Amino acid sequence: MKIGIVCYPTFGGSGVLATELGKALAQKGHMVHFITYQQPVRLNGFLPNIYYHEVQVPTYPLFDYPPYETALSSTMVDVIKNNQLDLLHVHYAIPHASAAYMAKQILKKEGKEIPVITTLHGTDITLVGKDKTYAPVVTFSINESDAITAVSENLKEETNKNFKIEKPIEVISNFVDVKRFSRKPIDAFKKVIAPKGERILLHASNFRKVKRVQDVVKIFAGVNKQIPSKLLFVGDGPERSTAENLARELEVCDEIRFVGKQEQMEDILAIADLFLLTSEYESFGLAALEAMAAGVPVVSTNAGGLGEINVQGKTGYMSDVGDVEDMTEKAIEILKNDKNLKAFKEHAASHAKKFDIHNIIPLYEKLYKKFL
Ligand code: GMT
Repeated sequence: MKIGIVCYPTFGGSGVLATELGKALAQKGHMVHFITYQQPVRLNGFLPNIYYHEVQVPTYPLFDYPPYETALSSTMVDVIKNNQLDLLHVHYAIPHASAAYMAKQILKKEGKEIPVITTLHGTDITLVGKDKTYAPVVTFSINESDAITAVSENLKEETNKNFKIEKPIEVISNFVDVKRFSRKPIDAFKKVIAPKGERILLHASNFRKVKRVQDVVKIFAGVNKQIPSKLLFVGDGPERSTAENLARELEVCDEIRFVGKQEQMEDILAIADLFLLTSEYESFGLAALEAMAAGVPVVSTNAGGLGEINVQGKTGYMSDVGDVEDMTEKAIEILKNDKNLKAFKEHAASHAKKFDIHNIIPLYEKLYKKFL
C-alpha cells in the first residue's frame, strides 16, 4: 500500500507513535510518505520505502499567524496526487483531521477518492479539542473521516462523552517495539548517574502542566529520605523551572539531573529502576509503556487510560492524582530490596509484550485494507 502519514514531528507521544507505525509499515513493504513541518525525531537514518515531505509555510507581512493548515492541505494534495497514495492516516485531530478533510474535497473535485483515517491521541480531545474555540471544527472533521481510531478505551469514552461522534471509534492500542527496549545497561553511564549504586528514578515528558512534574520532585524527595537514589528528568517544557525551584526548596537538587530532550530513550531506560508518571490525565501513557518494555516498573496516577497498561501491584502501582504520599510509599515498596524490585521489573517487561509492535501493526493494516 502507499500510505500518507501526517503527525507532529516532535517528541510528543502522538508523533513518536505515528513515526514508529510508519517505520514498521515500511519494513513490511508498504510505501510510507510522512507529511510534516519537520523531520520527525524518531525518523533518523535512511530507511527504504520511507519518503519525507516537508510542509513549507510561506510568510507574508499580512500574516500574524501564517496559515499552516492551508499549507498542510495543499501539501497533502500534492503528495497524494504525485505519489498515487492509497490513503491518508492523520495522527492528532488538530489541525490534521480538518486539513485532511480539505485535501479530500479538493481531490474529489478532480475525481480522486482518498480515504482518511484519523487517530485520536489524547489532548486533541480532552484538553485542546473540547475547547469551544476548536470543538466545532474538531467534531466535524472527525465525523468526516472515513475511519476513527483511539489509542485506548478511555480515550474512546472521552471522545464520545465530549463530542457528538456519528461513527464507531475503533480502539487500536498504542504499541512498543519490545526488542528495541530490551537493552543491557551501559555500566559507564550508570556509574556517572549513580556512582554509589543508588536507585535511579526517571520521569520523561514534555513538562506541561498536565504532567504535574512538581509531584515527581515531591515523591523523589520522600523516597530519597529512605533510599539512596537519583532522579533523571528527560524532556523539557514550560514546567521545568517549577520542578527545578521545588527541587532546590526540598534540598534534593544535587540528586537530580535534567538531561533535556533525548532520542536514545532505550539507553536511559536501561539504567532506570523506576518510572514516575504523575499526570492529571493520560489517554494512554506511551512513555510508561516504553519504560515497562525496558523492564522498568511504573508508579503512576490512575488517570485516563493508565489503568489499561499499569497493573496494580504487578508492573507497578497507581494512586489518585495528587496523592504524593501514596505514590511515595509505593515507590519505596518497589525499591526497598533487590528481590522486590526484580519481581516488579520482570512483570513490567513481560506485560509490555502484550503491546508489542508485532501484535498491533496488523490491526492497522486490516483497517487500511477495508478502504482499498
Ligand atoms: O502527553 C502529551 O502531552 C503529548 C501527547 C501527544 O499527542 O503527543 O500525548 C498523547 O498521546 C500519546 C500517544 O498516543 C499518549 O500516550 C499520551 O497519553 C497522550 N497524552 C495525554 O493524553 C496527556
